[in-house]
Amino acid sequence: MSQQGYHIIEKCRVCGSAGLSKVIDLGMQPLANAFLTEEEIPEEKLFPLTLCRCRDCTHVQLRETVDPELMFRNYVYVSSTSPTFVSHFEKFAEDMVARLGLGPGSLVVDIGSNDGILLKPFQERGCAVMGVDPAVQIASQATLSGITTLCEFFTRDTARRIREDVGPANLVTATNVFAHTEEIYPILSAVKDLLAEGGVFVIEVPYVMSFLNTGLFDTIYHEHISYWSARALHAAATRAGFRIVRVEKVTTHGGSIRVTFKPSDQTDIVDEDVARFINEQVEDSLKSSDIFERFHRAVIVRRDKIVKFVKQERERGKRFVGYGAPAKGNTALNFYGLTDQDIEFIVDDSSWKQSLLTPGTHIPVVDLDYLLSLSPEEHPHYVAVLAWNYFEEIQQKLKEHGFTATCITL
Ligand code: DWN
Ligand code: ZN
Repeated sequence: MSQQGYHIIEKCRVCGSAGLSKVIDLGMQPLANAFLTEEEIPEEKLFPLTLCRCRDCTHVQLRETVDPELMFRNYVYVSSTSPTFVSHFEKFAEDMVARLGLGPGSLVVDIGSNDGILLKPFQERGCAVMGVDPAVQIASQATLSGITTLCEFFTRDTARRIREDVGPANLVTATNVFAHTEEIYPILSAVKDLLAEGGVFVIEVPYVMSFLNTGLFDTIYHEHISYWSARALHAAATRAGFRIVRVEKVTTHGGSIRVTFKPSDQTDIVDEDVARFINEQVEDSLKSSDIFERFHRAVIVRRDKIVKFVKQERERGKRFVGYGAPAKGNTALNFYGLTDQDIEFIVDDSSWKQSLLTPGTHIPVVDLDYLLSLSPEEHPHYVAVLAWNYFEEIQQKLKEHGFTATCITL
């Protein structure tokens, strides 16, 4: 990694082609989870943020790779803050246990295990579990709560040690983390080293077609290096000696896919599921520039519309606050150039973010009690639900507390 803390790729991370084209340039942006204190503002770092696509294998990816040590060691995103996400992994564990016949005697290893949100329900069903996550404080808290977590990036060495110390894994998972790494092939090799005979690797990643078709540009930030299609995953799997044996759509993060891999020497399954998925989900459109040009236009139109609306309403004396301070909210706020002059504060229920300022835009993050302590005259007119993936539950929560402000998305 260069001294600047990032490097720019010249070749596609999946197929190695030099045929990369720019999709959209979001300018200089801070790291989306780098919430900070007032004192830290002078030292705040910005990095270029550019989405590009491979004209050969169609893989959509960032042009820049920021040093993962800068992004993931002092991490503030704790998965279990959102009850819907907790239920999602309860159901995930239930399905996997039934499908793979897991239970006492089985080992489940989760890469990017965060606070143990995925492993906890497997542990409750009798499986041995092991988390791997580089976030220092979150990993130690997970271990204290009973989910043993190795605080490191997942490598072949990690896989070797787990295999020697605990045994081979029947299930290796990586949910919302396979998009976060440049080390696609080293990770696939390490997973292969770790899997028991008959074991599977299951990932969940935001689905590029949902992302492009719904214009979810705020999910572009430095942590998200890849924007996966079934087609690109298939190319990577084949090159790494895996087969994709199943692809399913899941609703998390605006539309994701759950993909099951098996080492290719352990399955005869021809990837029919993948072929069907690629065709049914119209991934062919990734081969031409049209869909990317449409996406670019939609993002610019949306930015201009939102900024105009907020400025006009502010001039009329209307007050805006935010609810949820997700990483993606910071892409939108920075790209729109909205600051604490526009959005007075943002409520977030995670104590890891409260009392800090949003990266780049420096809007204070507060707890719900702060909002509740406002007098009726101070109530906001609009609540920007930056965590739009939890729009209904946040709207409901506000309603239960007697807030009549209009909930909007940015
Ligand atoms: O891929 C990633 C996903 C899994 O999580 C990471 N790169 C980072 C992170 O993305 P995000 O920050 O966009 O995730 P969420 O889950 O959409 O963040 C929601 C935020 O809203 C959290 O800070 C928690 C907060 N929240 C809240 O304060 N009250 C959420 C709910 C539902 C609530 O009731
Ligand atoms: Zn490529």
